Amino acid sequence: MDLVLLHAPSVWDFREEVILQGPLADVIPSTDEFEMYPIGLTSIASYLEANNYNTRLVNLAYRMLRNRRFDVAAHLRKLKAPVFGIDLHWLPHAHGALGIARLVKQVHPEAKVLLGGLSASWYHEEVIADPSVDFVLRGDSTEEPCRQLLAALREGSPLGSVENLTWKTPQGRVVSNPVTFVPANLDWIDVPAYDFMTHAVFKYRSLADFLPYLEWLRYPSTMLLNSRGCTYNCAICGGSRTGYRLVAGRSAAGMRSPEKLVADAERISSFSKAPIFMVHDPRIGGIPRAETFFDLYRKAGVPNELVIEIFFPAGRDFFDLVRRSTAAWSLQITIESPDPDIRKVNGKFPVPNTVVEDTLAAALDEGCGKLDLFFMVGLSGQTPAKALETVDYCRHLVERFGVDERLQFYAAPLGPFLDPGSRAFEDPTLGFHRRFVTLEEHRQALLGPTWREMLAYETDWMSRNEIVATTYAVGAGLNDLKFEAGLIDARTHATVARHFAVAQETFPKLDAIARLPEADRRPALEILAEQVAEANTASLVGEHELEWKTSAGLRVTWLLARHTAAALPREIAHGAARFAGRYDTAIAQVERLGLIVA
Ligand code: B12
Ligand code: SF4
Repeated sequence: MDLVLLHAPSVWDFREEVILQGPLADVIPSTDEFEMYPIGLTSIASYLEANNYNTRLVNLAYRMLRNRRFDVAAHLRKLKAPVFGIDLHWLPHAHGALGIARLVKQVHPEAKVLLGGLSASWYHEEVIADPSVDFVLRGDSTEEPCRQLLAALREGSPLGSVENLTWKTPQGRVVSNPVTFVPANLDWIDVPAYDFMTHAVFKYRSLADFLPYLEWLRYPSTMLLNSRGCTYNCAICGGSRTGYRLVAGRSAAGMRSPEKLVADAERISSFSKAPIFMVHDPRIGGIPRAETFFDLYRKAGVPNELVIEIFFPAGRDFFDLVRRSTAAWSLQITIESPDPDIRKVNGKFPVPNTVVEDTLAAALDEGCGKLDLFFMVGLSGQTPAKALETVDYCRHLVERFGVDERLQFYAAPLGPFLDPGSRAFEDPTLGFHRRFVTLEEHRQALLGPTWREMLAYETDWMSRNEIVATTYAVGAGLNDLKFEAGLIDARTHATVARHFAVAQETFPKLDAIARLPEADRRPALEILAEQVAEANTASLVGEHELEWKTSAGLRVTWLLARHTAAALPREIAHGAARFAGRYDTAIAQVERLGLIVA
């Protein structure tokens, strides 16, 4: 093994903590431990394997959630490699990523620890100051810098020439090599590298290490990565133009070509019948590029449903193109607020509501299977009353479009943190008051005790208490509206309402515990553990509300197994080639065969 890539939970070790994380993960497939790893871990691994570096991926967060007694240190002990990489891509991993880095150093003091991802890039100087971290690779494209680093370590050559690397000299001086590796397109890598994943499950004899999130086998969504970087500049987004310039040294989004995207979709359809989500508006590289993509997609006849998102209004001509090119399609639109002035400040959909509604109407008319509309609480210019208007606006949409189960609404808080490098983080004139600036402040905040303490900001228009209370009020209002309109069933409505009520009751109890002497807090918290767990799921949005219709997970597992089995002859050939001089490798091949038989 040359490199082991680890994905940590948000908090290390969350199994010993009682934290009310609330609805922070209600609108994403992960739980609030954010067990989904950055898709780029697969492209790093695939690129390195193609360059003859054995690279393994281990989703520790998934393993810990799946089995509460999973022994992380024991698992790490079994993994031997000169370098362990850990993603600190999303800032909510600040606690977990550094916790796992420290554990790796304890278990393997001789190994080097490498961190990477958007947050590690932003905080590289603070990250490298941690004694357990040896390297940080900055930027949004680290596949080639990773190869350069492994080559330099293997050959003992100077680290000064490894692009994007922050490192320490033997004397402990920190050196930040410039971020010079910022490729203009995404065609030179496999991303997402599904071929690598299906092959690696086989090669490393573990499915559990690779699974992206807890419910993946039941609900196996997959994605196409349109670009790294975005052509938009939304205030709240660390993945905006400003964000990528400041965090990753990128001046323009790097696009993946339509040809590659369609090839990715075809590859996905070979092992999965589930919907494919395309990250970023297909039109961000221009309309001709989008037309080429859909034309090729149609010719390829990909049977999977395609889920797209759009960043600016669209009409029937565009949706007609999508309809003609796909077997089925769905749409996500994040307008954040029903108030056009607030949208204008944020930077997306700065158009009147009539234009938004024309877009919705056009999509529904052109056969959109599911249309999810997202709103946010905590925006610049948003008072509690303005946020609550979201419920009235959605009622208006129900009246305008009738009870159409395809059109659904969701709200989520901006949180727990402001994205570093976003305009909200950088520009005080937008009215965000940062409570935390350093990585350490964010790391500490993740311990709660509630998501109100985690919130990294207040605004000119809302205090933290108001952001929390308003988020729940908007969520409760939408939950009732959807139920009354027949858009969700009684069970979903009751679950969300119950979790919301439990959250309301639990906040004051946790506040009271926080006032207890330190020694009395833990037993008191443990009594509340069950309540907190309830409040941490589906307190705004029902667990399955956001799922696109898909065939059963078992079918997908079977397809995955079949795809893996198809790799068998190649594996046997590899095994035979190695057999000549390597008895131990031959034994491993026999074990792999055993896996397939099983
Ligand atoms: C797609 C996406 C998602 C997908 C996840 C897809 C996935 N598995 O990667 C979904 C929708 C699930 C998602 C969820 C979340 N997201 Co998001 N997401 C994005 C989005 C739109 C694109 C990301 C992207 O282009 N990635 C491609 C590149 C940049 O990353 P990558 O290929 O995976 O990894 C490369 C580098 O980052 C680096 N790298 C990453 N990890 C490591 C590790 C090592 C060791 C090394 C060396 C390098 C390295 O090298 C990789 C290969 O070159 C961005 C916005 C944007 N325009 O960027 C937001 C963004 C990344 N998300 C963000 C956030 C906050 C979240 C959530 C925490 C939101 C929430 N509260 O629910 C969750 C966390 C989910 C989880 N972990 O479970 C913020 C991050 C800001 C920050 N610094 O923390 C962003 C910037 C904007 C935003 N607010 O949405 N997200
Ligand atoms: S929120 Fe805005 S800037 Fe961020 S990825 Fe979406 S469109 Fe781009």
